[in-house]
Parts: sequence; C-alpha cells; structure tokens
Amino acid sequence: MNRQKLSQFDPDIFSIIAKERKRQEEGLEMIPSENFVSPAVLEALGSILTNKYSEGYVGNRYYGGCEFIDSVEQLAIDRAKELFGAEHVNVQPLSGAPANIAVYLALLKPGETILGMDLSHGGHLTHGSPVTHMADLFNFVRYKTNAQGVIDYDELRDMARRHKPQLVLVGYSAYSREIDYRKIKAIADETESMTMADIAHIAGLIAGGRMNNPVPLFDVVTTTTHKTLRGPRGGMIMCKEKWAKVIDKSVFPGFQGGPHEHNISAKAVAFKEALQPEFRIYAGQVIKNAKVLEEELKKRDYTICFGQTDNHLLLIDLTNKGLTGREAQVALDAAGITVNKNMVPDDPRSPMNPSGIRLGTPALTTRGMKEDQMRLVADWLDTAVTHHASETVLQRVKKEIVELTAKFPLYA
Ligand code: DSN
Repeated sequence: MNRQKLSQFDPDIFSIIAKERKRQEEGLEMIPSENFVSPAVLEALGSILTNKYSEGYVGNRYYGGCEFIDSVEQLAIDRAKELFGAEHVNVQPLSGAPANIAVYLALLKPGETILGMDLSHGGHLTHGSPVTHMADLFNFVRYKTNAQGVIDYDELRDMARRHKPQLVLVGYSAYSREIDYRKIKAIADETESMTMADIAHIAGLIAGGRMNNPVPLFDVVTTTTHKTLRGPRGGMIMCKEKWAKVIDKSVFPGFQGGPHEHNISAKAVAFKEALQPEFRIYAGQVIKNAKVLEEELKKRDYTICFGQTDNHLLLIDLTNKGLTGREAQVALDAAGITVNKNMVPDDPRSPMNPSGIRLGTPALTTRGMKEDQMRLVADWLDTAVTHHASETVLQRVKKEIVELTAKFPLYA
C-alpha cells in the first residue's frame, strides 16, 4: 500500500485541491444548491468505510462483515426518520437523480403519466426534461406558475383531470415560493394519483422547521443531502410504509449496486447536526438573508421571478439590465461571486445562454454571514452586473470580497 501523504505522492491533485479550497474560502459561494459541510461530515466521508461492500439492507446483506456497516446505515435511517417524520427511509441513493429515477421505476410502468412543473418555471432536469432517458420512458406533462408567480393550482387541477396522471410531482430547483402540499394532495386524491415531492433544495429548511413538510402527507419524498441539508453529496428516499418494499427493491437490486457506506455515515453525521437546535437557527437565517437580498435587489430595479422568495434562492431575470445570464455569470465569477446562469419562466433564450441567474444564501449563511453582509453582497452583485465589461471594477469588487471572506473563515 502507498503510505505517502497526498502532498508527497500526488502533488498535482494536492495542489488542485488547495487551489479549489482557496477559491471556496475567498469567494462568495451563491449557487443555491451548494453548501459547506462540517469537519465532522468530512471526516466520516473520508473514512475507511469506503473500503466495504454491503449490497442489501440492514440485517440482510449479500456480503459478510457488515455488522458495523449495519449500525451506520441504521443510525442514518433513524435520524432521517426523526428529522422529517418519515415512516420509511432509504439512504442508499447515490444522488438526487438516481433517487428520482428509482422512484419512477418503482411506482410506474413505462408509458404512464407524470404531471410535473415546467422546467423553465423552476422544475428540474430529472422531472422529465426531453434530454433525459426518463422522458423516453414516461409521459411527462407540465403545469406552470401563474401571473403572480405562484404554482397555478387551478391549471394543475385541470391538467390532472385531463391527463389522469399516475403520479403528481412537486418540488423544484429554481422556484422560490412556499408550496401548498395539502392542495396538491387533494388534487391528486381526486384523480387517484400518487404523490411525490422532490425537496432536494429545501430539505434543510424543512428539517429546520422553516418550510412546509410534505413527508407526512405524500406517498414518496426524495431529496439530496448536500444542499440546504448541509450533508455529503448524496440522495435519500422517504416514503409511506406501504411503498417501502417496492422502493427498496427499486434502489437495490433494481437500479444500484453496493451502497456507498462512507457517504451514508457522513449523511448520518449531517442528520445529527440538523437535529441540533442551532440548525433551526441556521435555516431561519438562510431565509432572512435571502429576503434581505431580495429587498436590496428590488431597490436596484432587479426583476425577481415568482414575485419574491420564501426560501433560500432568488431567480433573477436580467432582461431589463441588458445582459444575459451567461454574461452575468462570467462577470460575477471575475468579481468572486459564484452564481449560475438559469432559464426564467418561458425564457425565449437557450439554456446555455439564458435570460437569468439563480443565486442563494445557504453557503454564505453557513459561514456566519447575516443581514449586514447581505447588504454588501447585493451592492457588489449590482456593481458587477452594471459594470460587467470593466475589468478594473470587477477586480476592485473581488478585492473587497476577499477582505470580507477573511473575516468568515471556512475550515481554518
Ligand atoms: N444541480 C442541482 C441544482 O443546482 O439545483 C440540481 O440537480
């Protein structure tokens, strides 16, 4: 076995990691699906649990030597149940897309219908984008948001009555409003459809008690564990007991092989963190920070899609600012602010060069930033967008950001 330290054996990878760490430390990370895990989560993730195969489930594995692996996986399951009030939990999905695919394949037959949100209105790639394999396998139909920017529940009901979907799907990657799960459940009950929520973006805000929780109501809820939930990169499925067998079978052996138990141990650590009172405060601050950004950007005449934010993210249509999402992303990158270009509702432009940007507050809030820092951030965002062609201005903003981030150290 090679026993040299990474820095000695592989200085190439070591120095790239060091550069990425510096980038994370010195910049403003505002991609709303990103966050910073704790040293304890990192420690579990980098543990010797990565060495073990454990196909199967707790107490029922295909391999020997799984007694400690079972304890890890059971802890992750128990903590997730406590966090979300779930009847059954599968912590093995490798990430959000595999979790969603495993659910579709568990609950539906090829050709059956899924009613989900239009992608440009905040839906997600795995909710039936034509470029995905799932779009070939199932019939996705879409509802949208209304003129006020909220889910058009009337259209959703009409479409459910018309298409009689086997599954009604909610949960979004760019939608900034609260969701009325009761209303959606009532619609689905009327058409005898199953219900699925993908809470990947807002799982931490739900766990922290700051947003509505679909878990007690819906048949199945999927999530990633690495966004607002602040765990390792991974997925999870929660469901009613009646779906437990079919979901578990779909994840393994239907879709995946051996679970990544080092990752599952890190999920367990993150769930323990999310069960602490401080996490509730964190989740509340994430939303407060997003609200301050919204107010400050509205003062500067930015168009906030969906009217406002109720969660951790803002989708901004830059059309009135005279630049595209891609141009803004490039300028903001140069200034040390990381966001992502994003389609806005019914965007006339293309996904690679859309009209908007999407940004959020989970990562900055993890660093300890609050309302005062958000006012500075809004100002820097506006300056970088307004002066996107001026290298001098972008460099000045970057310098000021490096000075601020030094006061909010990450892993020091
Ligand atoms: N890539 C994630 C996001 O940014 O929303 C979802 O898959």
